[in-house]
Amino acid sequence: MTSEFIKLEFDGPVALITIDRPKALNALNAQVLSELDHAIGQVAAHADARALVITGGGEKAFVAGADIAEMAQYTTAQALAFASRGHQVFARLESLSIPTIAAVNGFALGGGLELALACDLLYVSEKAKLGLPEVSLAVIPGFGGTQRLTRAVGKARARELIFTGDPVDANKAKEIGLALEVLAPEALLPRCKEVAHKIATRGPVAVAQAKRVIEAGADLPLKDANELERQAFALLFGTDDQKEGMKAFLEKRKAAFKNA
Ligand code: DAK
Repeated sequence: MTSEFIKLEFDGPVALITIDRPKALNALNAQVLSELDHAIGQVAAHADARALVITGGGEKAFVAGADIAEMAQYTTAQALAFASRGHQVFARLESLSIPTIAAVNGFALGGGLELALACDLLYVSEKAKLGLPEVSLAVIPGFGGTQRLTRAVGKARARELIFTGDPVDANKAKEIGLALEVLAPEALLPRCKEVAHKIATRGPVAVAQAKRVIEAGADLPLKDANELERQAFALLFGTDDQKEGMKAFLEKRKAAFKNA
């Protein structure tokens, strides 16, 4: 499959997806979603990938939303199909075993913020503006925004952002716990890659288990969530990497993990 709007590159163990449709501020139409889905599949199939960074092409936007021009004439049935497609692609992204990092370099509105929220870590440039402005178009978020934003920042903040449709700037995004760090535009991607490369040095099975347990546990009662952790912790002692990690520590050398 040739991709017109999605670039996928690998720098050793770190994958970088760039959504590159700057003329429409990287808006997600059906083609972009399909190409993104394909790229996520390629990352999933890449045995040596240890972290994925996602960013937007051009100077202005991460992703300015689902494509309004494409959605404008949708019937209810078409809207349902489009929402299903978005949910499916973002769920696939979320189900990657490796950590994912959103490098939010500008506007992350509507489907763009929903994409960033489907990533594990979210860093923003000083220029970023993040919001769910769908009610201004007389619709609601359709790719998981009502749920993932609420889980990320709590009900009250999510209601404020979704009911007003007003975006927040980078500093506010950090203040409300949506973004981890605010960076100068030129420092954003290097910082995200640095985090990704650091993760890539850690025990890959352990990182994947940590991601799985955090994600699965978040929707469970604490007792059940803690049980997931207990089981995963024990299982890791059956891996070669656990033996290597602890042996390397005791021998005061760097561990050489095999993802096994
Ligand atoms: N869709 C399509 N084109 C877009 C776009 C978008 N979301 N955002 C920007 N563009 C296009 C503009 O139309 C313009 O195209 P040309 O006129 O040059 O051909 C080009 O990108 C540059 O944009 P501007 O000229 O407007 O640039 P400015 O710097 O003046 O303004 C802006 C930047 C980000 C403030 C502005 O473009 C803007 O407000 N954009 C729309 C942001 C927005 O409302 N995003 C949320 C989209 S709604 C659902 C499924 C999904 C969703 C909901 C329901 N179901 C199926 C139920 C999700 C909805 C959304 O994401």
